[in-house]
Amino acid sequence: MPETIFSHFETVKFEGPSSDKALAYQYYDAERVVMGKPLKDHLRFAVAYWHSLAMSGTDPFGGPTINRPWMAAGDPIAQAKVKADAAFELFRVLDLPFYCFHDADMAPAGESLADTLKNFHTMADYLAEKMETYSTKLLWGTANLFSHPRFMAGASTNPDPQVFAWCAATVKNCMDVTKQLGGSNYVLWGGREGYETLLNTDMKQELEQMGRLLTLVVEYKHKIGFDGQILIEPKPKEPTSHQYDFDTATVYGFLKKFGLEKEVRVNLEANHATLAGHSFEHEIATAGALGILGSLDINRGDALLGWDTDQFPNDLWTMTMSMYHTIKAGGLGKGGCNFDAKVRRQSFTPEDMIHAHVGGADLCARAFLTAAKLIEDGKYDAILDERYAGWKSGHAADMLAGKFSLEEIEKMALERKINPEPKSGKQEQIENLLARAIYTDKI
Ligand code: XLS
Ligand code: CA
Ligand code: CA
Repeated sequence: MPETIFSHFETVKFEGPSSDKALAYQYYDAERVVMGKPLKDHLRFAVAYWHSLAMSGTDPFGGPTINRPWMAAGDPIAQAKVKADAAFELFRVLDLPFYCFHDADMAPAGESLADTLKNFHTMADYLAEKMETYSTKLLWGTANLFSHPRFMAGASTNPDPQVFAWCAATVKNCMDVTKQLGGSNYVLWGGREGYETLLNTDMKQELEQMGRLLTLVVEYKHKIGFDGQILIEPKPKEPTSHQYDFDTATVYGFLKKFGLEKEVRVNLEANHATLAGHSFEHEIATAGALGILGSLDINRGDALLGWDTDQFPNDLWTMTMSMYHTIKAGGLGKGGCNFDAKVRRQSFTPEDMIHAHVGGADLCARAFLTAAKLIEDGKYDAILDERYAGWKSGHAADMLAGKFSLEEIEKMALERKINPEPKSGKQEQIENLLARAIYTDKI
């Protein structure tokens, strides 16, 4: 096994809440059985190849601060292999079950499309070899259709059909590799699928193009027998001012238009939810209500800044409610919790990367355990059930089921002399109940 920058770290273990060891899990007890299965199978944590291995700490005002050995000049494939060696050692140290990648994170671009695809398959074979030695599995693969200048005016939504064809060829190969590596999902995030100005944009045409690519992706999934989920990742802005996949509700409308709402689900990112003016739990609950929750990108933004800072999560309340709505939506199934989060640019040591993931995994595990306990205990759900109890039977149930016309409802309302009385929404009572569950009760 080649020596890497993560090789000298021990594998992080679960030691429980009383442990004072910094690099130990206090709450992420992978084997603890909750609601019928081990915690690791509910959460399905993944490490993001891009933020953990490929990111260099650049920002709009300054250059790289995170210098990893594979970022030095050298043969690009040899360097990509050094990066892959380090990636799998990082996965070993963290002992998290999955990883995620973009083609561009793990393989260097070539001079032409053919060269680029050749490099990609060379590296895919290398990752396949690694996966025989290590236990880490692939949660999802995706294509980077946003970094290269050829995508500046859009990927599938580009006015130039050659760019569409480039994207289609790339996505086909990314799906092949995702299947080859046993991936559970294939993700499409439309980084450049939007516009800067309507002055040069034919929106109807662009949406048709985006719908075409997605339809082709779904057809190809069935053709090759890929049994993972196809996921769209909504984001409202950044890089473009107006992104077509604004949020879950917008994506659902798009899927309906193209008849794909049974084929495609969403991968929801916390920081994208807040950029859209929503909370993470709102996006999860929306996807749950529409039956399209697929997977989660776990991170946080900075409430004082207005952009996608992709920080590791640390808000227990938000995460607990996000886990609550995830469980209520039926859980993550083939999806998982991908740490789409990066360390700050001053945190340039390999150890910083480990601290970041340990904290994130512990926060999510604790949030999940609390959410599961809340549901099992039933007090919170009882308040909600009581609030909507009137709809469960009799005329109200028939009214909801569409058994009455508008005139019939009017007649009943007049005959019964209805006069609805205001009822308390109990917000503060609920907040207190949740605060105890989250901050005081033992889990
Ligand atoms: C960027 C997105 C991206 C997707 C995958 O903001 O979060 O990283 O998750 O392309
Ligand atoms: Ca993401
Ligand atoms: Ca992001």
